[in-house]
Amino acid sequence: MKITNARLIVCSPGRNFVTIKIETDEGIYGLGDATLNGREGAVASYLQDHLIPCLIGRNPFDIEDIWQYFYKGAYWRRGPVTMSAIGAIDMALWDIKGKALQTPVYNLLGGKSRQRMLCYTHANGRTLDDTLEKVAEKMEMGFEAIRVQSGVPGLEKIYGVAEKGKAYEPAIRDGLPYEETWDTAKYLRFVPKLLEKVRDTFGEDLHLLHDSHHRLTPVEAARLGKELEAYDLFWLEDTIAAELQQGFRLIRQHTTTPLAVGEVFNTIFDCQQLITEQLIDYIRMTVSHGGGITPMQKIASLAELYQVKTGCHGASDMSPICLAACLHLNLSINNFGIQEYMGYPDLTEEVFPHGYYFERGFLYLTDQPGLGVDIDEDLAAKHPYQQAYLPVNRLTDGTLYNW
Ligand code: CS2
Ligand code: MG
Repeated sequence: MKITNARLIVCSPGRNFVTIKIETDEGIYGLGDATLNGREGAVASYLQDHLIPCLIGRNPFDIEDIWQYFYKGAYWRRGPVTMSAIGAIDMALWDIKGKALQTPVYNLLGGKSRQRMLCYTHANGRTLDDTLEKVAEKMEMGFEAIRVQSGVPGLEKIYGVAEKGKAYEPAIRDGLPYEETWDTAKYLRFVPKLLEKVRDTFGEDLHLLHDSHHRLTPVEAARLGKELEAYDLFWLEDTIAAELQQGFRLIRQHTTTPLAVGEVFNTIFDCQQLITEQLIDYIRMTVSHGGGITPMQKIASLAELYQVKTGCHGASDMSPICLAACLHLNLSINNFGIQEYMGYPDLTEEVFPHGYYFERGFLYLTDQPGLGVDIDEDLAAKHPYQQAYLPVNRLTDGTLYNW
């Protein structure tokens, strides 16, 4: 089998997505998600101008060699743009292999380690009461694990809180990045009250998650983790800016609240110390930004040695193709933890018909060959890309801060 063509489908059915479609001389094609929220054009160019020309004529079954070719062959390694481009190709090659062998990708990764996958979704509100309402709504839908985010009294707009009545979508389309204002002291005073109220209202069985979204220093994270121990979190996510891997040592010394990190990581080197020193409990890397299924299998294996579980990033700014690829990986590995699942707007679901489904708190994969996702190119063409930026965050004194 030979790769005869590869092309990009850039569209915006509800939000921007970049998809690569790799075609072969046997009529089988594979799909990969190349979406990098706010920098979609950079990945599209990296693929179109640099990687796709090198793909033509290759045997799509040689997945490892093609991955190494694009990782080591570029000389300039790592980074979210490079690894999202390589990740999209890798996903598409696994998709082709599964279709050619008439089997779902998870069977090529070791088969089923379980029948279903625990997932969590987002509940957020501008006020504590709005948030409680959303948690109740998500529990009604059958979710057993819920990430709780809320507006903070005294702060106009912060990460993770949707506009009234809309699904949460951080990328802003009208013009340049929206600027948010942040005050850690206000946040640290409020979050324990929020999570105490949620735990008191909904009982002890609900898996509770919270995302600090890179906003804390190690000692602030240590303080928050300690205060939240009383509310038995499933995990506290992205406490500190994740470049500082050794920063987690200080947090670990002060709290037993489980820690999750990794959605902004793109290679094993970003998390190697965190895993081998057991500084975290869940690795949040995802298939698209992490370079594909091929490296994610290796990262999951390293994590298993150190009793770290996976918790793949699965926000709605990665397409259903990436979500499906995560599910095939999740289903096959022993140290699966949980899968993030926000669901998608109807239009996104129509553009990306897929074989996975949600039922009473868990995600399931059908036995469709490959990744089990397709793309309706005619419908996608009706929703062209629109530049969108992630917000920028400043402290109240104007200092540029982590978003
Ligand atoms: C968040 C994401 O899902 C999460 O845990 O951190 O919503 C993140 O903010 C977006 O994926 C950024 O594009
Ligand atoms: Mg997060």
